[in-house]
Amino acid sequence: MTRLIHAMHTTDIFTTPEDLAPTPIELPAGTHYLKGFACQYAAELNAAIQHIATYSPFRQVMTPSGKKMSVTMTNCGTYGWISDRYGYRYSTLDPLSHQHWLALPSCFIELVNAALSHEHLPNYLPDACLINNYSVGAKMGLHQDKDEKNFTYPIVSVSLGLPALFLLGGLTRNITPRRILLQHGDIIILAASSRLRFHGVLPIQPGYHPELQAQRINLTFRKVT
Ligand SMILES: O=C(O)CCC(=O)C(=O)O
Repeated sequence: MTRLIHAMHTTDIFTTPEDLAPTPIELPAGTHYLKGFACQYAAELNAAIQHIATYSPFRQVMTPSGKKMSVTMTNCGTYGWISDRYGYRYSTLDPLSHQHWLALPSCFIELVNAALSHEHLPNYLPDACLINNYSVGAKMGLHQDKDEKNFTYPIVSVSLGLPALFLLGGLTRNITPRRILLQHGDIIILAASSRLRFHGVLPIQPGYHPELQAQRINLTFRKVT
């Protein structure tokens, strides 16, 4: 089934007034877009994120090539995604504290289950949640999520705070990505034939969100093992 959602027609990397008048585009099979689905959970999610960040603070990590990523990140769950000069990988321990990451809060699990059920996708219990914090100007380059063992489990990605232009590419890096506007409460699920699509985020534009102020938070839920 193809589904129409609102996407962007920008040709440069910045949000223009044109972006605020999105036109519908088709989503590829396996990509699910749930507009505003997480809004009703936002206050609870935000409180849980604050708690996690007190225990395992947001930090800027290095890519294996030695570049600092512009987002700051932390994790919860059995596994946390980490990056340093030794590579990208999952670890059961926070490299800053050498302690286990905090368990996934129940509101995170509830939201993932609700989103998967809504889309008639098989339920699963995530064992990792990467929490990305984007300040204005932060971005994420095109990449695949492929450090997990089994790609049959979808990636569930939740956006909070400032809007972002999400890049959804193909299964190879050379396919021109679609641009999808992600706003507070929106969820994207990459499942089945979309699970390994390249994706990324264009630089966050200045703005103010009443609940998260000048930042965007993204939660990505994964099953690592
Ligand atoms: O911030 C986003 O919307 C995407 C995050 C992402 O691609 C990732 O964490 O792998």
